[in-house]
Formats: sequence, C-alpha cells, structure tokens
Amino acid sequence: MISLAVNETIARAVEVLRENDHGDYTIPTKGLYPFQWNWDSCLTALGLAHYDEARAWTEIETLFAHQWPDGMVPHIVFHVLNDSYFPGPEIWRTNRPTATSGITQPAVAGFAVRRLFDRAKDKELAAERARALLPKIDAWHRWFYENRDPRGEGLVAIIHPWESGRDNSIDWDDAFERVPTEGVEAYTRRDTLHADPAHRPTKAQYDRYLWLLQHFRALGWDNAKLHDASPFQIVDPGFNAILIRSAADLADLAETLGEMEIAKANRARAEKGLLAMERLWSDAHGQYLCLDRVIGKLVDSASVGGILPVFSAIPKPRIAAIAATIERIAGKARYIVPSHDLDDPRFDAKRYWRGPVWLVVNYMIADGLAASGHTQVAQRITRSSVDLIAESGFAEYYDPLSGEPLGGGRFTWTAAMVIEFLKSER
Ligand code: 9WN
Repeated sequence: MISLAVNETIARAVEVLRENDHGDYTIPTKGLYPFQWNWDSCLTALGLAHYDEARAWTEIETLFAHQWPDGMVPHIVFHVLNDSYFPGPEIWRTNRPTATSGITQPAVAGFAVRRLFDRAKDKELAAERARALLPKIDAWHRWFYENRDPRGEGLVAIIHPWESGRDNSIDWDDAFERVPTEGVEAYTRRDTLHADPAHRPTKAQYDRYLWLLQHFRALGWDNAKLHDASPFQIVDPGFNAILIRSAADLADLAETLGEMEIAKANRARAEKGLLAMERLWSDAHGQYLCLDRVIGKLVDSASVGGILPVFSAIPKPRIAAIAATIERIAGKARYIVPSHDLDDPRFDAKRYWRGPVWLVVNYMIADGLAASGHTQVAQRITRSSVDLIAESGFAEYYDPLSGEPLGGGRFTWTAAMVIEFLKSER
C-alpha cells in the first residue's frame, strides 16, 4: 500500500517536471517564472536523472552554454520572449548573445554534477558529460573568489539579494537601509499577478532590487568593479557553504577523472572557505550568521542561511549545535525547516523567505545532517517535506505552521526534491 502511494507521488512529480520541460531546460513554473533559473536547474537535474540521465546532463549543460566570458554563470537565461516576468531582458541589458541577467545565484552545480556522476547507471555517458563540465564549473568557482572576495578573505559576498536565492530574507533588512531608491525608473511588477502579493516581497524591497540592478548596469556589468561599487555586500554563510560543498565535490570528481589541477584548486578553495566560515559562528544563536562586509559586522538575524552550512564539512561540534537548533525550532513549527527562526518577532509564516519552508533548502540541510550521522533530525526534515507534498501539493513554498501552499504552484524544483526524498527514504 505504502509503496503504491509513493509510486503515485513520484508519478505526479514527474508530471510536473515534464509539464515545465522546454526540451533542453526546465522552467521553475508557468507564468511566474517562464525562463531558466540557475540553481533551480542544477537541483532539478537530480530529479530528472531518475527517469532520464541524458536529459539531466543537458539541463546543466544548457545553463553553462550561457556562462559569461569572465566565468560568471547568470541567474536567469532568457531563452524565449515572454513578458509575464519582470524584470525581463530589456531591463537587464547585459548584451549577451542570448539575453541573461547580470548577477549570479548559489553555486550548486558542482554538487549536482558529482551526485549525477556518482549515481549514474550509464557511467560512460556520465564520464563524458562530467569531463566537459568540469573546467566550466571550475571557471565559475574561480570567478567567485576573484570577483566576490577581492581581498582574499576566503568567503565571497553577494551584491544583490537575488543572488542568494533568498530574495527578501530578514538578513538583508538593515543593509538594505543603505541602498537608495532615488532614480529608480518607473516599473510594473508581474509577480503579483501570479502569486498573492502578501506572500511576495514588498514594493520597498523591489525598489531597492531595481536600484542595484540599474547601478550595476550603469557600470557596464563589469564584474571587476561591481563588488566594491555595491552598497550591498553580504557574506551569507549558506551561500558560501553551497560554494564550498561544490568546490569539494568538484575536487573529488576531478580527481576521479584525472584532472589534478582542477582538483587541487577546488580543494584549496574549500579548505580556505571552511576556516574562514568560523568567523560567522554565533554561540548565542547556535548557528552561523551573515556578515555585512560594508560595516564589518555580523547581522543579528537567525535565518536558514546560517543553518545551511551543515551542507559543507564544518566542524562536528557545529553540526551538533545546529542539529539541536533545528530540534528546538521543530518544537514550535509543525513543518521544518522554516526560513527564519520563529522566536524572532520579524518571523512571517507566509512571506516568501521570511519564514516559509522551501524543500530545496530542506534537501541540502538533510543531506548534510545525514552524512554527518545526525540521521534522526535528517529523517524528521525528510518526513516534514513529504508530508507537505501529500497535504499541499507541489507548491513553491509552505507555511511552517499550517502547511498552506504558497507562491507559485506545480513547481519544478519542489517536484524534483520530492523524487529525491522518496527515493532516498526507500
Ligand atoms: C528572482 C526561481 C527563483 C528562485 C529563487 C526565488 C525566486 C526570483 C523572483 O524564484 O527568485 O530570482 O523573481 O522572485 O527566490 O530562489 O531561484 O524559482
């Protein structure tokens, strides 16, 4: 019986993936996000691989076909014309052969490619496709440390909230006070036509997203200038942990494939990053915190960004402390892991990255906890994720108190993660 229900859920997840499949890339969901998104695609590939390995490799290859000459992999590739999303290519104006945005997103490709390779049934195909991707992912990692860690501190900064993938996190509120809004061109949002405005970022936040975009555009999208010219420079522990994990995974994969230079460079990046990450630890919160690089201070905001580092090889006592923090949170939320600590008065159960649960984040946290022996907490997260699907379908995100589905529906990476969770539970 149980297995029948599992098979049915997997079949429903595959239906969502197929619906959003555009041949060589997958859109996150119809209407709200009609293009290819960077970290969505890399995590989606893991779900695709369960029924079509070749198609899974193509998902990541399509993204990397639009890598910039400097090594950056943009956060959106505008493969088609579609005016249901704002800001579109006419706002970004990055002058790429196929239009792209001008900023990046969490570097999860190294992790995804290694996982695809390790689990591949077709090893020959996997070796060939992974070998071609290795130097491209390596170039992206190099780009990060050269352009977003200009003083060689070991940790990279995001210069726009969209880069973190956690767009309107409470983490950025104070730093956002420093981003002006004068001179923002008139605009019409489209996201609020597809999703409840009460569950999306506010107008004040959109004004600042756009100010930053216009500022970087005026600097010709020259990455050598953007970091220092940005009034918003945040060192996000989650973002760095994903990059560190990807660097370590890329190093392992490169070693397996005999690419020793790539292995060495990525091993060094991961090791340096892990040491530097310790500066972000908070005993008081039992998790890591963001660093506001402009003022050189930790941000007092306990978000899931500081829990995500369990995805990388942080010291064992830190993982144990974070596991305890998650258990504390689980005492208050019906579904874990909320994107912000419920004890914080700024927590908002429904507004995007200020409280709701996202399954992609759950997947990475559970993966890290399971790998370090915290299987019970990991299983609890997996169970929460699967329960949410059973009760509320394949939503973009969920209310951690009620389980209500929020944001876009029939969501690609949610479907991909469900396949991953259910197959791993077996
Ligand atoms: C901006 C596609 C993306 C995710 C992000 C999520 C949301 C976009 C938006 O949707 O961001 O990139 O317009 O709201 O925050 O993590 O990659 O699913």
